[in-house]
Amino acid sequence: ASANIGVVGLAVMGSNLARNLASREGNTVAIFNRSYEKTETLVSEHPEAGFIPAKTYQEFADSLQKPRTAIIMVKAGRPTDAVIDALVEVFEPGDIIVDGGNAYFPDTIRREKAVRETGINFVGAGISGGEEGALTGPSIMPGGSDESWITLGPILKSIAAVAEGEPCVTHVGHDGAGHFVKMVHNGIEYADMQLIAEAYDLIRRGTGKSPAEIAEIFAEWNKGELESYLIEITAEVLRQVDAETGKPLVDVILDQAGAKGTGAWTVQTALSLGVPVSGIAEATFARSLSSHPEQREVAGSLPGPDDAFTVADEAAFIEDVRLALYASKIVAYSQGFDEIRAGAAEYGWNIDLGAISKIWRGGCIIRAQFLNRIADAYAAEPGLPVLLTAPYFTEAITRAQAPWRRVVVAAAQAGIPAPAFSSSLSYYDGIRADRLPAALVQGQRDFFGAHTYKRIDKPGTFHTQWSGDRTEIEAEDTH
Ligand code: NBP
Repeated sequence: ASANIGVVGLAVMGSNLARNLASREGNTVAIFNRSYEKTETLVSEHPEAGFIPAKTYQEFADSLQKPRTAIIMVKAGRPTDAVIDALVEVFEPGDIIVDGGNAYFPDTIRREKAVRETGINFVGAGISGGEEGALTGPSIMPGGSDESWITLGPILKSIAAVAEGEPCVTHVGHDGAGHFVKMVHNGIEYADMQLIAEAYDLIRRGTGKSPAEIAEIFAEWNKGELESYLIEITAEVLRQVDAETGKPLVDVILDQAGAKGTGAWTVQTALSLGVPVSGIAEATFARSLSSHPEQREVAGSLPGPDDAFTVADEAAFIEDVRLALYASKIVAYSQGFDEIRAGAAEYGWNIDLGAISKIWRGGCIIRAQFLNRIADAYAAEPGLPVLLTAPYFTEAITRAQAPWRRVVVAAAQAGIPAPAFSSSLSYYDGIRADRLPAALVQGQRDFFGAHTYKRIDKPGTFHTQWSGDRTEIEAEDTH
């Protein structure tokens, strides 16, 4: 046994992660793939890595030092279960199996429980940053036991991205906590991307600027408070010219956005936790809406506003859009962290929200300057109930709110869809409202279903006898 770490699954993510591991001081990497050709190819293409190839799971286990540590990078779902079952056969109590794939966190909770019964540790670790991140340094979100973190921590720290001198990995919490946080990361990513897309659409339709000109605007924005990987790559995409047609690439790409499911998981989970992640939900639905050409075709004849969309002061409008984007982005992150907070409470995870914002500063798709401000906010007040009430964000929204409203109004009047901008603004106005029409909803619920209500002026639960003499009685709390 001479390897301190192993990788199972050598498609693009696994090979890159294995190469990343091998490139770090002190690591010797054992590798295994179901079909051996991939293993052979990786060994022959990367002799510098000093991989120890295994043909069978038994050979793989024999090549690992104890406690054995192996990272699985295979297709999420059944393939992951198949590999776990195989590893459990050849591993021993105290060994560590890490699932680095994009597992749905309830699967991770189930797997952790089952594997723990054998005495083997199971760690679900979210790994963000795609192929490039896996090779050069991803952001890693591991769950699992404290015991496994002792062995795993130094290994993961050795391969993670580094942001401001700190590795982008932390022990998120037990069992499924890591995959939960990775899921929410992806949900925030959906919102961030949709917001940027709405900003581009509004500027283009409001000013008539070309994609290349708008690329310059994004490149400029990337020097300020919006600095982030997504803004940076947006400029790159907008600048790209299609070789075949000579048109901007963005005009040649079919306008139907795909999704692999993590955005939907984020929203489904938020619904069951009762957390309003409306920006993330709208971003997810915007992709769904785009992907129904048969509906868009028939709906294309529906009327829009009569007046053409014109912007009087282009520079002022662009600045308004920038601020609307910033404010909406703050809302999306605030909602995402709210979901993590609620998930932690529901599943009993002790998650340090500030530490999460720090490990997203490098290696992952939503990496951004802005995450430092989130870290500051949680450092100042770890129990902060609503992120956007932290002083820094309150100041930013105070600055942005009038432009934000102007942009949402302009979009509505021009007939330009801005679902993430407008739902974020509605969330903002809802969460800060003194009174909400929820009181009326409670009245309606009591009317048709005797669901009862509480009063603002005395304790207890009440019901109005709507079908009788409409007097109020004290009732049992039935919600
Ligand atoms: P894939 O998701 O395409 O999976 C291919 C790998 O799974 C191959 O090694 C394949 O072995 C193995 N595999 C399958 Br399929 N069924 C198996 C089974 N029953 N037993 C053993 N191995 C099996 O690979 P990927 O794109 O590298 O992604 C790996 C994981 O990382 C996924 O969970 C993915 O969601 C996650 N992830 C991907 C990205 C990305 O940018 N691609 C980013 C972040 C996370 P074979 O060679 O024998 O067919």
